[in-house]
Amino acid sequence: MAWWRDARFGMFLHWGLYAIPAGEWNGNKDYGEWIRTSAEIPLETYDQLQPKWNPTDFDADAWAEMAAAAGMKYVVITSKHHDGFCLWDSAVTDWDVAGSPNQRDILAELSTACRKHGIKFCTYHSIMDWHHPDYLPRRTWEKDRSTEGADFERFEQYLHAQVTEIITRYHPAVMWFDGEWENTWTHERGVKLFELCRRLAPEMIVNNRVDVHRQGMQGFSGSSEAVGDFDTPEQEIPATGLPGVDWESCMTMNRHWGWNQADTVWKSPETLIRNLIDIASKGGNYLLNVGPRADGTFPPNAVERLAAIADWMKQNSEAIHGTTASVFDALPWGRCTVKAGDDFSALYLHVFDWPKDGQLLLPGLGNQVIEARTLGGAPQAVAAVPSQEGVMLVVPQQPSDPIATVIEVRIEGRPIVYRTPSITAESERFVRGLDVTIATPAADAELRYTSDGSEPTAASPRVQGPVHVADTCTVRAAMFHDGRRRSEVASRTFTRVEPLPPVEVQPSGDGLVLQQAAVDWNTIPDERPELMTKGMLVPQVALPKGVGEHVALSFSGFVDVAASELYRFALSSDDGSKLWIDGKVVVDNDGLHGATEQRGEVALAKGLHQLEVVWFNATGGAELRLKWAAPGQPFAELPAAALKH
Ligand code: H79
Repeated sequence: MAWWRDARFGMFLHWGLYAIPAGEWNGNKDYGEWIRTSAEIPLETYDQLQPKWNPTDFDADAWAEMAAAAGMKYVVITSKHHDGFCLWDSAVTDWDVAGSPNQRDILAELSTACRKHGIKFCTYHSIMDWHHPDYLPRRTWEKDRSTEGADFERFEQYLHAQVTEIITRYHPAVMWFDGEWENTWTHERGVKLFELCRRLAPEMIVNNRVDVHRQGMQGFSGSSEAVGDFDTPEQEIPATGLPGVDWESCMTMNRHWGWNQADTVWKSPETLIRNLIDIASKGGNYLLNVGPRADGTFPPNAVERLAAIADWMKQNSEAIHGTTASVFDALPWGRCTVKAGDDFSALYLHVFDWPKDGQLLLPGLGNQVIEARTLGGAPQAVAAVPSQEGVMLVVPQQPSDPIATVIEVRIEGRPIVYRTPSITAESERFVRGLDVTIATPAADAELRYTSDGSEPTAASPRVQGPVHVADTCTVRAAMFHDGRRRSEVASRTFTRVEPLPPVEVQPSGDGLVLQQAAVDWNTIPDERPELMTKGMLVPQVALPKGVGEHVALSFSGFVDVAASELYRFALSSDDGSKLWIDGKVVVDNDGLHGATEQRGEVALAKGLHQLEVVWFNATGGAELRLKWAAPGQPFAELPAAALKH
């Protein structure tokens, strides 16, 4: 992933037969690369576009040159989009450029040009295929295309054959799959395709859409079984990056991926450049799309914008390429990218809103500043003044670039940013003892703490793992450096509580008593009408099958706890529910609502405790789940063996 992480910026190219209608069909002008499906164009009609494919002005060198000038380090072109048309001479189909009068092999020409200009050549390949007879499912409106004889396994072989051709002939550095969301594509098929890629080209990067775990347009997979090397937000930039997760936001310059002649809504160069900076500051890559025209040229609006980006990058590319995510929380005036090293580091401050008072605060920055200056043109010196809040930069009166002026701040060592530490624990209360975690995002920070309520000093003990507390106390913590406190003091009190004594009863057996009543509740009344008096025994708190609407249930009995501890309970329900232990409300999840979870806790001494759960459903969905957790344990269902009546 090293080259990919350094790159930060690439060009997406959506090109194919759909460039010929240029977004217009039967008077509607809002189509793009989805035109065949969105305009419901029958296959035979769409096939008529192939003889019209004639990009006489296609100049791969010119494309690669524009990408390189804009500071893009890789190009991802649609070898095949959802319409199935292939931009290379494929041995396994004639639905390709070789079957058109023009015949030029687009992937061959572009891959050669990219190499010449020092750009990584990459391919986008759609799994979904609206043309191949074996691909399933059909579009819902395709009444005339029979599925008889269609064999998805055979389509999978076709897909594997094409991916093999692309890899062995054009050696893409990234294989960017898409169209993975229809029900014929499975995790198992994704793993097979991913393994094919790894086998043929171990160094090739594969995106997460090879597999089926992508979560909507946010594009992150998040599942531990998901294969793929990076996540793919589409048309959006995540609010923050995720440490240790590689991701790339792909976005259009206008409102379409494929060429649309009528689209006048183009993002400004300012927006595009600031998007690039924003994404880099969060540790991601920006894949910016161009939809070339049918004649093989870029739309003038795209050319203009690439030129504006090239102008900015000529001055500032070192603040993008090879950088990692910001070390600060959100900065009110702009963004930060970083090149960290053991001896010294560079912070690149991308200033969007130039300060009227000439002052920019780097909050909590603890390093010695070696030098600060503006990037590009004639560099201007910037003064750096250490202060209680961090480092204050005193900048020139005017920005040198209205879109983003970059200030490079060279510091000694790796970045140290002081923030108020966080003090967390499972609960603020405990019976026997509690592990308290004190942390900051800075890994090698000097964190010191006290647990007797006093102010932490440079002589207080350092945090080395969880702090165990055994009695009521206040934990305070702060960051230190060179004998001085550098952050605010965080403070939290943890209280030892007496557990409720067990009830003196002799239970008559395992299980809880379930009672039911037909009621019309919006909420659980304090004075509950008598529930159906004759109850039945059930092993656990769970809804009976087909429980229905306008109904309430009560589960009552005892819970047998094995040790005196603080127990946490999680009660989820649709609609409302409540949990009482020894007559006290422990979880209140009452009210008319969909499935929601509420939590509560109670200290219980070893032995039996009275338990009651009341639940009701007005109308619609019905759900009820009760879980608990002892200290240091995950939430789990209450075991049947612990429930008595
Ligand atoms: O090639 C461009 C688009 O044509 C293609 N991806 C970009 C890079 C694209 N195809 N479809 N879409 C974008 C939008 C599809 C959205 C959905 Fe879903 C598919 C909504 C539900 C299924 C995928 C799975 C996104 C959310 C869940």
